[in-house]
Amino acid sequence: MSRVILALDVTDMDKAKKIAKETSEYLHAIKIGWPLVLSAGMKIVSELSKYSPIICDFKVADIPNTTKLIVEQAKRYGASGIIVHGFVGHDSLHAAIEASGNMKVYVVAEMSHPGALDFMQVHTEKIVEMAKKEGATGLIAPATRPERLRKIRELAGNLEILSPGVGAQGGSAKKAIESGADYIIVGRSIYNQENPKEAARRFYEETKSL
Ligand code: NUP
Repeated sequence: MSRVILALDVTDMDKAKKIAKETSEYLHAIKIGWPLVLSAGMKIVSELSKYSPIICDFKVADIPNTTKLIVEQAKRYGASGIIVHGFVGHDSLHAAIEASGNMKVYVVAEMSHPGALDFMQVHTEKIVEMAKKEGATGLIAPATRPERLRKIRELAGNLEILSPGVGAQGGSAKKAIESGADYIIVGRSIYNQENPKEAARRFYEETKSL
């Protein structure tokens, strides 16, 4: 079992396929978002599903009906999960979960970048409560703030925690897992390395027995 989710934010489809293929043995899933989908199209979701389960990081933040339409598209192309924002409120999250079918729905509880302190952080606890109440699969919480991860872990009950911010944003993989993350999300520190496979293997080894 791997605790590593690769954030595959490359915009070259062939490069994306190559990296997905060679790193898959060390991954729990691959997360793709706007950079790759806008350059390669939604078919990339089904193509990469050959190598790993695909989580669509669309950070959906819209009214319930539009949310439903977006979630249905991710489902149509075979995504295994989708990331939605929580700050839009309970009705939008409810619509996402209702439309998700077998897909997992992850809610952004607190973002990993410094700007998350400007507006988001004061609402984190309420977002976690809502995600639990609505029956989401899990949360996105910052590896860049292990003390916040700990706090979110305490509040999260059985929700899974996926934690971005490892490597390029300064967070530590080991500390994130020790602070309560179930999985780490790693982008540039894998796909921008000379040998992405070896980089993925290192994150896998660092976190597998924690
Ligand atoms: O709070 C978040 N922080 C974050 O970095 C929520 C996210 N979904 N992400 C995503 O994780 C970000 O969009 C990118 O795809 C990945 C982190 O990439 P990197 O900093 O490891 O390159």
